[in-house]
Amino acid sequence: MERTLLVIKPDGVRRGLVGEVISRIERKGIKIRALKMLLMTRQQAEEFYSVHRGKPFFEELVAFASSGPVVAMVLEGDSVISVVRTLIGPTDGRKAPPGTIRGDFSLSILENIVHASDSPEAFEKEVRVLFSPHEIL
Ligand code: 3AN
Repeated sequence: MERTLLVIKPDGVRRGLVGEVISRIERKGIKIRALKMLLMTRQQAEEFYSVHRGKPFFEELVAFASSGPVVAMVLEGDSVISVVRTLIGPTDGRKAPPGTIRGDFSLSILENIVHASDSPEAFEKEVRVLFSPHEIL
């Protein structure tokens, strides 16, 4: 069984899409192993998105990620990294197909409702930024 990290970003929480996103995850048969709401500090956001440091949108991304509460969860299932990436859709909400979370709810590349790990290495790094080991079942 594989694990991944899914984060409902501040825009998703502000827009009341927490239940919608969790419902799609559960209906797919994916297990939730940890779940919490938190406000990312600037430092956590910088660490979380450190692969994007130096890119033109880094500042905006960090400011956005720490602009309000997020809901973070550890998910488990068969091939769950690629399955969740398919469920959320491509980065740009304007191009994401209908039926995906971003395709159904976002019209932006920055404010695109959710984040999900794109590899086992990214999961290991991201989960350490947001969770302590005892919080994961
Ligand atoms: P994904 O979230 O689909 O893995 P990444 O890792 O390329 O996409 O980008 C991380 C986050 O950075 C995106 N979710 C989005 O919020 C933001 N982002 C990516 N590209 C841009 C861009 N060109 N302008 C503004 N924000 C961006």
